[in-house]
Amino acid sequence: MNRALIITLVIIILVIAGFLIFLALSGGEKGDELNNTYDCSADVYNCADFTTQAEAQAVFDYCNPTARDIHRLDNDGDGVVCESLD
Ligand SMILES: [Ca+2]
Repeated sequence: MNRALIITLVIIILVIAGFLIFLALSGGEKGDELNNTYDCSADVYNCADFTTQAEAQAVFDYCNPTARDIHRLDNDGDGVVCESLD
């Protein structure tokens, strides 16, 4: 009787822990998307839209795997964008 109760409690604790881990992981992913989401579907950014080269580079790196240089920030194709900034 006691053994069955303990096993039941352990299972309940594991389920709750798993649920909390799932919530923590899915919440973290949402936060990252909100902080680092750029439009990669069309040419909507120019170097003049950024104040630093790092900002432009972040957009380029974000879009590069799927959309290449959609915003045409890297005219000479060396992977470093908006060399005129900074
Ligand atoms: Ca370049």
